[in-house]
Amino acid sequence: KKFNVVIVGASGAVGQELLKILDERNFPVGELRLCATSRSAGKVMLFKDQPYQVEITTPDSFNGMDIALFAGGIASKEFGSAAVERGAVVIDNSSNYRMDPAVPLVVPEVNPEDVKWHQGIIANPNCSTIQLVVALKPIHDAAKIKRVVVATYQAVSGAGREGIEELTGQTRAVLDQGEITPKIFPYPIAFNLIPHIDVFMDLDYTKEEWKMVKETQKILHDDAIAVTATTVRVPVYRSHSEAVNIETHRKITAQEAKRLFESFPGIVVIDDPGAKLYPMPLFASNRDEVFIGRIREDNSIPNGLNIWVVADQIRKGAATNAVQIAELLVEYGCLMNN
Ligand code: 2RA
Repeated sequence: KKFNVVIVGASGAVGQELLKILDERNFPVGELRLCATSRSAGKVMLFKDQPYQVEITTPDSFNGMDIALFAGGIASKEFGSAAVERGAVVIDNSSNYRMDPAVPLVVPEVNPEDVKWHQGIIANPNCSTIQLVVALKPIHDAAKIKRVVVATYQAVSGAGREGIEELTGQTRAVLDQGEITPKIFPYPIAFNLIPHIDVFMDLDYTKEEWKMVKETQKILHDDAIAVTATTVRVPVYRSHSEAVNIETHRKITAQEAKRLFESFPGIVVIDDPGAKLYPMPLFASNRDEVFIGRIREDNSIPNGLNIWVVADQIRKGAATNAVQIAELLVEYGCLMNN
């Protein structure tokens, strides 16, 4: 059986990756429709060597579609209900519905069963949350997490194609002693880092930081987990890294943590300090797994762990996670038309 798929926001960084991953994972795509705003309409993109022209999104773009993959932005607010009314299940990579109690927020390795109670929309979590919860889940199951302190090192492609162009342009400008006018980021990102992602909100935390707190609690079904985050943009093209400190109710040794990570789906452990082996964006980019290393006990408290978590945030942090959700919908028979 094949499923009709529409990608909204097909020409952006996440949209392009969605197309690639549907192909790589051999998702049973029947009819395929690529949509975007008028800015990208008319552009031709390839899927399995066949050309597809990008169309302007309208409510009728969803006629006859089984799955609507929204790459991000405001599009799901505008067209999400039109898609659902026409019988498509929406998998939404934006933050528009993530905290809506009627919308499941799903990372397939962590809370796959939540897919089953959808009412037409399923939210894909924020990229920095996805890799965090994949790392936390096996520890939470084994020793119940009390508190998490996380600092992120987020790649410029988290801000889309324009973020990549800004880093390239500014790096050239610095080397050529040219002028820099920041556009996407609030300050120059070349040869710098910026402890500010998205807008400032309550308690002087940024929206990105609140996402990590609230989404983690929702995905792990545990509001008692204390989470605090500092999110930082770094001059890396691709893959987010996170330094994570975890306090558990029961003591967990570094060896035990390593074994738990090694046997958890979607995690690859790279942790051999003697051989200078640890995860880095260099190794994680264009891969689908979450890479964990630098696994150590935090000896400043009785039940603490430190880990270093790296993942390709366009793939596992966005497109791969969304396609995995589509696979779950098929596996569980949870599409509206079946
Ligand atoms: C970022 N978390 O890296 C965002 C993308 N969703 O800017």
